[in-house]
Amino acid sequence: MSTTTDNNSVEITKGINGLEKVILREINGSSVELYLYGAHVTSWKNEQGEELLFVSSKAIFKPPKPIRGGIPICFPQFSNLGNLEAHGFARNRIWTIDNDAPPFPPNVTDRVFVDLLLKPTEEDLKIWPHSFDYRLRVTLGPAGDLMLTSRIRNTNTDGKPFTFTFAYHTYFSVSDISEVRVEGLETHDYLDNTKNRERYTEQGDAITFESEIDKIYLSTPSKIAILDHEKKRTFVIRKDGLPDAVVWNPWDKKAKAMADFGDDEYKHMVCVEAAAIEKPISLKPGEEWRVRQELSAVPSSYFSGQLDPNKVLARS
Ligand code: TA6
Repeated sequence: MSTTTDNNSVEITKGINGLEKVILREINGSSVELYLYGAHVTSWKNEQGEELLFVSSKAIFKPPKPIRGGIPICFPQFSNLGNLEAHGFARNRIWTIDNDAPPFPPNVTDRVFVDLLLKPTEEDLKIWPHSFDYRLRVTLGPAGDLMLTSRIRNTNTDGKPFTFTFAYHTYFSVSDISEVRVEGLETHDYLDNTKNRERYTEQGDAITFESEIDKIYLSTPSKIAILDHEKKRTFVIRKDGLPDAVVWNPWDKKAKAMADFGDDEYKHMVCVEAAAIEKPISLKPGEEWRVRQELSAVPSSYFSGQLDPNKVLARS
């Protein structure tokens, strides 16, 4: 289902390599683009037309390779450790536009949105023997905020529950990673992916970046701030139903090792990913899991390296 009101619009068109994509436009000038391949958001622009997400200049828009950047959907598995494709298969599948999505509370009429649907194919059932309906709503708000709402329902007819892990693997565009701070994860425990997921506790100050970081923060706050000093811009993630948060920057060595990532591109991106990883989600047949992340970009109250989290994060 998608909606076009007088001032906003939803356009379905062809993108790179002829892949079908949807463009959401807000009257204030902001926009979002997403491919049906992976239900993959690849662009989120503010009123001034500035791109807020990072997509690698070497991204391969050709199934089955996931698009490097934007917001990959990691389902039904977060990580490349299990028996499925890395980060599951949802991002490597063609989704459909869902024209008869059930009512999606909150029903906000002033927002432009599109509903997408993924169901497993026979092939998928061979590698992950569970039936599900995954409905994703991508919404662009009047202030240019981007919201992704996921509804995953167990539609097994054999009475079997299933268990999964999940992440919105968001790549934010930043001016210079060495001048980025992430606020809101201080003092939280994390699993360090560069050290066999050993558990540590984060120090008491904001996260800054001087080398590769690949950490799964556990039981984190619903709001996380990412400050881009040069742009005086703060990204705010508001998440609901997603207890964990992954912070990743590959730094130089890993950047060089990725064919679909420019050697220097690590300087201009950071992944902060609302996730459910530590405690996998289990659904019985008929049960539905609903989660949401809302992204906004606000002017930073950035002063001598100290963000007043109460000031930025409290903003309603
Ligand atoms: O979210 C961080 C991470 O799990 C890293 O370990 C790295 O593998 C990254 O995801 C990218 O994964 P991908 O499968 O998209 O190359």
